[in-house]
Amino acid sequence: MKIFYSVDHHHHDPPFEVLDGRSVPYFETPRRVAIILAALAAAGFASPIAASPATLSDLTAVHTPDYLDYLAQAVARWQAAGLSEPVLPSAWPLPGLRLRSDCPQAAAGRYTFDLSAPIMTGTLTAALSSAGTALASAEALLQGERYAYALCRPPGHHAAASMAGGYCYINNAALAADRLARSVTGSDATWTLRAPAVAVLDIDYHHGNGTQSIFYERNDVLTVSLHADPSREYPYFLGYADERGAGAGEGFNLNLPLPAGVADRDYLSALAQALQAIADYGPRYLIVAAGFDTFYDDPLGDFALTTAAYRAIGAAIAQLGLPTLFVQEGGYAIDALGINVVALLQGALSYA
Ligand code: SP5
Ligand code: ZN
Repeated sequence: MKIFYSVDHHHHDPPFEVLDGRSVPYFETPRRVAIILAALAAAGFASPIAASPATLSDLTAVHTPDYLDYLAQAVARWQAAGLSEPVLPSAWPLPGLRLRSDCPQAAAGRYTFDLSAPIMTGTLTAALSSAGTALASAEALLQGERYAYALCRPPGHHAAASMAGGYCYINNAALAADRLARSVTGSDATWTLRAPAVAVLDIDYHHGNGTQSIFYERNDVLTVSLHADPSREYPYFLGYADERGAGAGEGFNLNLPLPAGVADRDYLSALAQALQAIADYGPRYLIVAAGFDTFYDDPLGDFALTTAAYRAIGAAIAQLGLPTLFVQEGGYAIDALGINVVALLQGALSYA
């Protein structure tokens, strides 16, 4: 298994976020990467490869030029207005208001949907490194690797084409999915539009709203997400079971919202349902948006998975027999994060 990591991730280290009306220390911290790297080394995995950063033009595959321009300019424009970092919105253009981005504070509300995606001086550098990690890992699959793991930080699955949120700025998994899908649809004359080229399976505790929305009208990428029911949990405004895709993408999105307290057995049975759906569609590649905030001890989640569950999840995923890219998303029970990542990857490798 080839492992790539975001060598520049530590440039992004926000001091706080606002959760449920309280300012708290930022959960998505650089320590997460250190813990995962240490656990991978202790478990004997090959040395992680420092991927080259993505360029802004790589990112236009899944993000809009105006959003990328915002990310690139946000800190400078904020400071030019006499404000100090982080860039964080204090007002949003909800329906009935006008969608403006002509002053720095309006732009922050226009392009950010919550108070968990502050932009700092080093955020763009880190996000480009994270995106480059996903792209390098996708290349490894194209070169014939059966498995790759992209240790991306910041994570990506809440980032939509024109929107940051939930610790996410650039949608790493979507970028990799788009790259792999184009390799199939662009070069293979037998691709018939009946089977999606790529499936994205999102096992983060939170719904992958960004990934869903990026591919919602596309039939070359099937998106499947297992997550806490948005009727009680973030991101609240997307992730319901009746969202099935639209236009050409109708039938190419599957959401499996789950109740509070889900433990290993029930989770694995929902996963089996998701994997059967993926097998029925017959994609050529699989991307797993791998979050570990489903762990029983996670401070943000209310699921009850144990470390053993991640091993079983890895093995179940491997049974699809597809070239598979694991992309790091959430996971905030930091002491257990490394062993949980190792369990997932070893679970995949254990399936002969
Ligand atoms: C990548 C990722 O996992 N992003 C998650 C962002 C979640 N942010 C908001 C969570 C809403 C918080 N409610 C937590 C209650 C904890 N007791
Ligand atoms: Zn999450």
